[in-house]
Amino acid sequence: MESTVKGKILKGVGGLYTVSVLSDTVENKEIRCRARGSFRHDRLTPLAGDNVILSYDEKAADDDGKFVIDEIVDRKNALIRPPMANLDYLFVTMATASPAPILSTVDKLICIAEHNDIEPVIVITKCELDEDKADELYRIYSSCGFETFKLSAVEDIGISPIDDFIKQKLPTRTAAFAGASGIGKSTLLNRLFPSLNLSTSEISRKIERGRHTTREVKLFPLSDAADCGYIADTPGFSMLDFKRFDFFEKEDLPNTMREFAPYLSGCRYTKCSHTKEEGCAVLQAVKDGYIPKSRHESFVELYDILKTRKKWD
Ligand SMILES: Nc1nc2c(ncn2[C@@H]2O[C@H](COP(=O)(O)OP(=O)(O)OP(=O)(O)O)[C@@H](O)[C@H]2O)c(=O)[nH]1
Ligand SMILES: [Mg+2]
Ligand SMILES: [Zn+2]
Repeated sequence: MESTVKGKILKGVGGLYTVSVLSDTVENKEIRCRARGSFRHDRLTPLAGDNVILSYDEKAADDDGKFVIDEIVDRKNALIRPPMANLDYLFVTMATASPAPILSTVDKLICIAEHNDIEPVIVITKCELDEDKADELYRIYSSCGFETFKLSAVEDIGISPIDDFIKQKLPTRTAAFAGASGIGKSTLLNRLFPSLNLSTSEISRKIERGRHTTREVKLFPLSDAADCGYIADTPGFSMLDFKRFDFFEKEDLPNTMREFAPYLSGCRYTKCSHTKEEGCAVLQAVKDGYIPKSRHESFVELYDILKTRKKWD
């Protein structure tokens, strides 16, 4: 047997990883293993989505499998929430209602994806609960240039366009669904991939108990083929944990709003913050209806958060 094999981390909980092995010589394609202690010294936590090199470890306990993660191959990117590496697509998901969308959190996720060179794809779920809202959200995000889907997994509306998108774009790529708790991420994944059988549940029960239905990031291979493409379900976040994670400097923010791009060089002042200045081309574009109002509101809210944070650093 080879002494090292390549793999991709599908899931990691409590230091125990599930790894998809990309080698014909290992019988079990999904194995469980631990990471070498040296990662802890480097403060490097292996993440779902990491490509890794495993080595066979004779001394490893049988329960943990006989392999150990030796090396993390260079990452394309890594996110704090969802905690994942090497994402190509982020399905930024929101519901029309139950729970109602909070666009500043949706837009924050989009900005984080853009900043990390991850293509955001917008998914509007529960469209049958509020069709007007679904249309409004669809208009906002498609007008910014995002691939946007509105659908209902329960009523079976709008499933084939996203199904086709996944079949076309996902092979050899890695993607994750992210968004607030209770918007139907796991329900949609079950509808798209019935064999996953993910657990789902009512939002009211979750709020009472203060917990989410999906508790861990889990990446699913789209087929048995090597490098087939992977898609992840992730735990939804509440407003509280959403506020807690940082992202980048305020100067980087304008470039993460893709529909601002044509206007950024047209402002009167070179140091324009695009929040309130006279002669701001971005504000003018909002006024003229070229930039959705809600996107600019999110921009101002995120800008203020980033500005205040700097004072404390
Ligand atoms: N009316 C309606 N309800 C839906 C739809 N999709 C999902 N739901 C319901 O929404 C609730 C939450 O769905 P989940 O799939 O568990 O939500 P989630 O986003 O995975 O939540 P977390 O795992 O906590 O992040 C369930 O009761 C689903 O039946 C939909 O299209 N329409
Ligand atoms: Mg879920
Ligand atoms: Zn400006």
